[in-house]
Amino acid sequence: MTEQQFPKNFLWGGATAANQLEGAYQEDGKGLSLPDVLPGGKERMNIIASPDFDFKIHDDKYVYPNHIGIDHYHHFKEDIALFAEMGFKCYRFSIAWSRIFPKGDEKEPNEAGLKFYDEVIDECVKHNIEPVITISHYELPLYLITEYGSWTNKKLIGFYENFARTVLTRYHDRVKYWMTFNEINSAAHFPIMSQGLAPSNGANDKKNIFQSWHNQFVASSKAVKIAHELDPELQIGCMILYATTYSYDSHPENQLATLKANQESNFFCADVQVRGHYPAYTKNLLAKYDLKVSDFDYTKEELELLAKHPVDYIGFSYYMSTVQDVVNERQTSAQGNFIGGVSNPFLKSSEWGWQIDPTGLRIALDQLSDRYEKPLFIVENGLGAIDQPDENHYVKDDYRIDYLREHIKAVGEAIDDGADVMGYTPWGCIDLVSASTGEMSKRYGFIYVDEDDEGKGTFNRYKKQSFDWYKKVIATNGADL
Ligand code: BGP
Repeated sequence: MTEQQFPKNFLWGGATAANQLEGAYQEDGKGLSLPDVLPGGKERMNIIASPDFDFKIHDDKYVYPNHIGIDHYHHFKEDIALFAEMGFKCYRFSIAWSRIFPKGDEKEPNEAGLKFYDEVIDECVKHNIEPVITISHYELPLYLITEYGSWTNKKLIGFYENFARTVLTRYHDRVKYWMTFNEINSAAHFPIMSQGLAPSNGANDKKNIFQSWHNQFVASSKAVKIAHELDPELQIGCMILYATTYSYDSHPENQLATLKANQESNFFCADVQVRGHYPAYTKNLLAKYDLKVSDFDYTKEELELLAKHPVDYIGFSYYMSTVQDVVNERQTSAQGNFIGGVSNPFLKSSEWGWQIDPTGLRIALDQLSDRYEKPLFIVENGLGAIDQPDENHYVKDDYRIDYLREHIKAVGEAIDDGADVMGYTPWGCIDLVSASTGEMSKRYGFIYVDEDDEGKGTFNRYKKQSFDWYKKVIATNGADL
């Protein structure tokens, strides 16, 4: 037992995203969304990167795991009951935009979609679980991409505003914690997920990425404004992908490159969303891509909106750290995650090459805390692994427990360092479809779902070894790891 480090109301829980677990992709009026046209399997990212990628379902050709997810749409009561059994204080999930507005540009919402999330939220409340909602997690309605050109088009600001207003108004009496966009900064690495941009529709032009970000920042500020008008007590955060970034050595050029990489990959979006204005380094960051501020479509009113409605807290995902070595121009990439960097000789990696670094999480928390002096919420962390169930479907995932234990220790140490940490929601608390591979076999859960990469199986749920371990962690508020 360690000394009590975690605050009394610490939000222990787990995290998921609609498109990776709900399935039922055409039920109750849901429209097609971006992940519905992303095939699964090893070739997923190559297919998306191809110049011919056409944002369509090719019926006879590929498996589309997101169509089925883990069929949470029909199992959510059972799943939330299992979360409650682990003692979850909160549950982070997202709302599928295309369930509420099937094409994205309608004026009136789809009542059946709204009703589904009413039921999910009520189920959480019934079990004393605080819902934490990501308004948009990697799933634009497809129509907004094919008809409007996605986030480069300023019309999306209004469509998102309508969506955000609809769900905030409907659920704010039962949901206090919100986030506007999942991993908004991830467009630096994979614009397809967060901005609906593939090489075939403009992802290779950095101007599109920055214009999309600006439009998303404005949309995010509008959501913050709406939330606080509905109830000043609502907590609405940004959500960034954070990969702690080290310099390979003490060479000043590597140190400088590390600082610049941090600005670009970790801080740029949060700087705008938290501080309410573009950081001073924006000019030089744009110049790196031969761009100027005057290349962009923005207004004085939009900048005022950003300044007036910054986020309340910083939600972030943390899986790994990276290393910069520009002096030797070394670049290797963690498989399936597209975050460049060099192998760190002091760290082990997951089966997908993600470098496991609990101390990096403490550093992330300290850096974010020093920079922003705002509450922090670790809304994703975990180990993707290929689990081997025994004949009783039991998975002895001591490797996952080791990963989580070390990261939770690091959170406790960061709290001792002075970071204000609201909660911790490990990713994929129940096995679900992987975002990068589109497969089931990369699993994160405390709960095993009997389903293979082709979407076949009984869909039965089984508790893994980590289920009882995490239950104990929550019951002791992080004291017994
Ligand atoms: C984050 C995403 C999640 C999730 C996670 C794990 O980037 O926000 O949606 O999928 O990564 O990634 P993967 O599923 O590729 O292992």
